[in-house]
Amino acid sequence: MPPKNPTAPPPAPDTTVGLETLTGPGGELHQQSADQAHQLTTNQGVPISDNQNSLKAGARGPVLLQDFILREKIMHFDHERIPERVVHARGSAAHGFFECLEDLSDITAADFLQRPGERVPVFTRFSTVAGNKGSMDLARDVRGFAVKFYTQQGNFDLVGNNIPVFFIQDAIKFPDLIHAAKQDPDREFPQAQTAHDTFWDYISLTPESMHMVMWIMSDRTIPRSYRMMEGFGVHTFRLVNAAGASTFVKFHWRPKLNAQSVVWDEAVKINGADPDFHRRDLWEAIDTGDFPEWQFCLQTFSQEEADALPFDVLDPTKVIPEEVIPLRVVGRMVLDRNPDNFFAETEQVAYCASHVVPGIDFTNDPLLQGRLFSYQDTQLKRLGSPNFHQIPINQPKCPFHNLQRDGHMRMDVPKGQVNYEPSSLGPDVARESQASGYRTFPNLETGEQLRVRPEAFGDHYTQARMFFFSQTKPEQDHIVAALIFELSKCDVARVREAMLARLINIDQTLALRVAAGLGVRGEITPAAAPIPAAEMDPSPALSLLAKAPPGLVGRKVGCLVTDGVDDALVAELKAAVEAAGAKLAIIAPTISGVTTAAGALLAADFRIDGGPSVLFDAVALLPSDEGGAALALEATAVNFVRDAFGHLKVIAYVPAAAPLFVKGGLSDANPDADAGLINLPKATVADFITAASGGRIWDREPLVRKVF
Ligand code: HDE
Repeated sequence: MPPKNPTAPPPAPDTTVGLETLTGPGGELHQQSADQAHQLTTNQGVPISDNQNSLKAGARGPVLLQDFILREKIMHFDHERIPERVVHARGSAAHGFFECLEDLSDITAADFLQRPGERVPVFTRFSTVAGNKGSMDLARDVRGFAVKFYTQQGNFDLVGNNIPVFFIQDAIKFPDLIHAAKQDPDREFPQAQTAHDTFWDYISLTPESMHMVMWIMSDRTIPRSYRMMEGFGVHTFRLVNAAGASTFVKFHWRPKLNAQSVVWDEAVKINGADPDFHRRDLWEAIDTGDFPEWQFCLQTFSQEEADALPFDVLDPTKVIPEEVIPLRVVGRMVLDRNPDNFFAETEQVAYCASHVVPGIDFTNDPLLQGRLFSYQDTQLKRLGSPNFHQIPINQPKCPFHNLQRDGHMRMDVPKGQVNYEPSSLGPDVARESQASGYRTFPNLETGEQLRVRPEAFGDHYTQARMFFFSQTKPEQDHIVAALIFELSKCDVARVREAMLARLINIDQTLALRVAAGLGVRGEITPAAAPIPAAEMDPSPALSLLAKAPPGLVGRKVGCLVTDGVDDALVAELKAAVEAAGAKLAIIAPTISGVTTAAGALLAADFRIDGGPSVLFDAVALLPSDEGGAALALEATAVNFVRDAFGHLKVIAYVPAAAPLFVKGGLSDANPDADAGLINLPKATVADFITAASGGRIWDREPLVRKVF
């Protein structure tokens, strides 16, 4: 028999204050206590006596309309949702601080960039773009990288991405781009994917997107972690100093853990194994004191330097290679506190590209100019009121006062008779200040009113080519593979052909490789390219692999064990992994853990089917003889090994793991020819750490995937 009142709270201990006696629906007595601080109340502060039973006319009678407690609770619940973000709906955020490392008063009056060592709070949100709020984290997509700096001269929102260029050059194209990328309007799928006809149809007709296409097809769009992503302000901004002199600037974030990615097949499987992979990773890292950190870097340049570049700095489809204008590290950001409440903070945070502070100004980049309107407008819709700045997460942390008044959900209580300016009646009301107020850089603007694009924006292929040839071989292979994957999801042959006609303008071999992967026979006719791709020096800084130093810091190692596991070996492995700055997770046949060879209990972090190898950066297989044979009968254990191998991970193993390799079709795997196979009796745990610190075993890739 089920209990009569399964939802009733358990009896409270007698020692608590304010003991009450209640009658449950079955007539049984239960006791509940509440001191005033913990008393459940209505939104009007009225104490609630029963949060489990609505008011009825008799135990089996109808519910009464006069139950104001029920109605208030349900009414509030009915209105819990607000519109999700039109783009970047899926994301996660954290609090932290920004620390100025250099006095930048020579180039900017921005208050938070004046005094080395001084910190201001930040709230930083990472996101995907196309997917809805509940979509999975490992979608192949650009990631948003939005930082709200709460400075003493107001909030500065740097609303950037993890890719330094964009698809389009003019904001007027944005709604079409997003419509094409999101789900088809008739069927509302596919979710969080660009691999469909409408996206590639639009892209094939938008040659200015070709540089971005190279970036989105690279592994940058399947990052290993939010902690391991670069960030970019994308547009050229202006810094303005106290004397009014302007310097152009591009903003960059460089992760301390370096930018790292997963591989595509792994991303697909992570989405199934843990759709919250990035969220969880960020949350857990901060929760365990492993605070992610980024360098804040500037690329600064003068008008003359801008004029000397072979492209227009107002064109957001172009990068300025670091080799041409180096990065200057001027600050750092550390995220050290998880939000207390996801909705109140992460969901309600309102980043606006137009939120700048004195010393930072815009340029005429037409994409940026459109954004200056869009963000405030979208917050009005999402948060429902022009008072969204009064929501705690959006409030400046410096004094702010003006004569704007009223509106939905006004939170403050302005005092006094005077709500206008100029005024003589209110000597204390806020006044403008010529000396410290925000001043726009007085750029000289002339020109006819025209719907045109500057001619200098016309080269769509040179930087796309430069990006492709700045990548290492595996990275180029992945761009090719991603294009083959995405275009193979397009049902309409014309769309695939139109894309090949664009790709051939970037590089003939690239187009031919993609064509081979698509099985396209026959000639590719290039699309019209008024300005053909020119040769540009490659920029090694654009390759993630070329600049990734070895290391395991911030990574996770998965260790598959069974009963009878060697105590000393697990202990040695754990110590070595932790000494390398990584974390070890134990995966066992049951969640209760295993009994080691010495008879101790080794607790498990995951049961095998809940902890597939895609969740880890490197793995160790440490079953006992009996355990290895038993695991070979578990498909999830076999897949653990097969995927670790297929995803090019470093694998340490004891001989007892052999049946898993055999069952996984990996009998040929040869530690003498594969630097990522660490045969533990012969090699040491230290060898494993060294190999795993080197990252993936790229030489293995041709063995597991056809490279076109
Ligand atoms: Fe956004 N973008 N965007 N965007 N964007 C939004 O604002 C928009 C663009 C970016 O974590 C929206 O609050 C237009 C470039 C991030 O809350 C919206 C254009 C870059 C976020 C909007 C762009 C971005 C957004 C949707 C073309 C990189 C998430 C919800 C002119 C530099 C911020 C919202 C967060 C969010 C408009 C292009 C970055 C609709 C019109 C380029 C990181 O206002």
